Amino acid sequence: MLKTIKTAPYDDQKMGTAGLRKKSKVWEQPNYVENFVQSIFNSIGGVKGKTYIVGGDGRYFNDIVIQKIIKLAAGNGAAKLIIGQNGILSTPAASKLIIENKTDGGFILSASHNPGGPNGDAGIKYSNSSGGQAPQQVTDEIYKNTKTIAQYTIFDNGSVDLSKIGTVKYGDMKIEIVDPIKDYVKMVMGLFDFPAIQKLIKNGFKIKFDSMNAVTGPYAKKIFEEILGAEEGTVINAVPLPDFGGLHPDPNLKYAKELLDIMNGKNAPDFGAATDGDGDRYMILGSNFFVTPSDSLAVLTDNYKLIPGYKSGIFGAAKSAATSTAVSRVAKEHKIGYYETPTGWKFFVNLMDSNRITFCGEESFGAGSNHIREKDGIWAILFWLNIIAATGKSVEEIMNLHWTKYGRSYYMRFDFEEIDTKVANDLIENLKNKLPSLEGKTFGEYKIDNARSFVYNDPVDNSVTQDGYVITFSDGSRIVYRLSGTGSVGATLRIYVEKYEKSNIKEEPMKMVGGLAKIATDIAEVAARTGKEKADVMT
Ligand code: VG1
Ligand code: CO
Repeated sequence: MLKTIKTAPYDDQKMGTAGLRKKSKVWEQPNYVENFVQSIFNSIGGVKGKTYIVGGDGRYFNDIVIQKIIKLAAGNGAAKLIIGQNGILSTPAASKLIIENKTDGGFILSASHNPGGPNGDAGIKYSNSSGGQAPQQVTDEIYKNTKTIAQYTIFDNGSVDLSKIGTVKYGDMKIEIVDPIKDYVKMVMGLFDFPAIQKLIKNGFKIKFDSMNAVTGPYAKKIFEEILGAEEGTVINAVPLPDFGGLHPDPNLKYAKELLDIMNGKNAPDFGAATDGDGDRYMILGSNFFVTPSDSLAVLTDNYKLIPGYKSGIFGAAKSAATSTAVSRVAKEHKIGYYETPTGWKFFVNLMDSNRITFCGEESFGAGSNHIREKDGIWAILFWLNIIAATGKSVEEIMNLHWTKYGRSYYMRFDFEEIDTKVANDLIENLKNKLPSLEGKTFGEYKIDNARSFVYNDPVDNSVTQDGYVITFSDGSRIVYRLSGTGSVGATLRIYVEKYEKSNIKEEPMKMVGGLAKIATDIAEVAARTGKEKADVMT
């Protein structure tokens, strides 16, 4: 039955770095989901006759959101929805399905690395036909719509059983329920040297993969245990749970604790990896060894010739401004294009679509390539395994060889979480006003060359985006400040610190960047303004 329902706007439906993320309780308010989804439809010229992918990371409330999207899409005349079985699709798998099926876009139901459950977060990311998240101009338009929305339209024919693969009709709309894993597996098998990785594992190379009770479990079991032949139990926390079993599914040094303990323990495996809630982020570990995401991007780019899917040549590489400059040296060496973007994957999409880059990555444990338009955790992990299989070297040896050739960017990120929003905004405002006066000043051994707001001019659509503040020192060291755009409580201040060393490559990162971090927090008056003497998370 077709119904038009009156509603009133919510004033907080502004998408952040990647989609709209809110506490589950916020999403559970009457019409909250409907308002947001109908606003997306309204701002893209409607969905009549269009096809969308729908799926997510299996978190609490996704099942309800999917049924609502079905009703809204049918009510607005969509031709077809392609939905992952049981509502499951990792973010990279969804991107692949959008591209493969040439759909008009997709809805990915995830708050990514934010915890889930009734007291956790839920989220919706909206992608367009590129397979990547909609650009700022579109999300601005959607936000505008959410502020004036007065009604939405649904076709209500009850709930759809998402457990069976196959096609059903919902009014005039078709719903195809698909295997969430098949196309993704086929894609990665086409990119990497699976026989070589199989052989490596057969010869005793040991892996531990932590899915953190989130979406990659079924993908990882299939790829690492079934296809590549790693022993059963290689993938831990492999069943996607609605509340991630209470885990914070962010694969970093703080939250992937179980894996870290294994990798730093006795008889540690050779290789450890973890992925986040929706499978787009990853962390790489060797035995007793941690690879920073910034270094990882540099290593992947440097070794592209070892990978069947890339060996014929690559375009350029890009990184977010907050990410260390390690990959810039690789780009220079290989004489390929190099770009620095604001934080968030959507800024890479234009660069990939226009063949300016092949690889891209962020310091926040994201890496990917133009095989899709999202970051891809399992892709990055397979890339590392392919390099190891091709070179016979350990993670640590690969990293040391890299630093010996290129020097090392010591790098750390400091997060100050749940700061009062006004306090955080005032801190940034104060910092911004102070920056011009800092140029030329000296702090201990460091002299400031540049202190600027980071402004990105998109070379493809000419849009201009401001994101964060960058201080560059005369020795190449950098400090970057920005506020997170993915949190759901208060504000999170992120401070990123980098120090480059040509030959002194075997020090502890904290020893190398601790001094700079102190300068960074002093300049921003973090302790005085937030009462926090120490960061909540350091990675
Ligand atoms: C964070 C990261 C950013 C990443 C974004 C989405 O954003 O810093 O690099 O692209 O999360 O990641 P912010 O604004 O909180 O710093 V996820 O895995 O959505 O999909
Ligand atoms: Co994610």
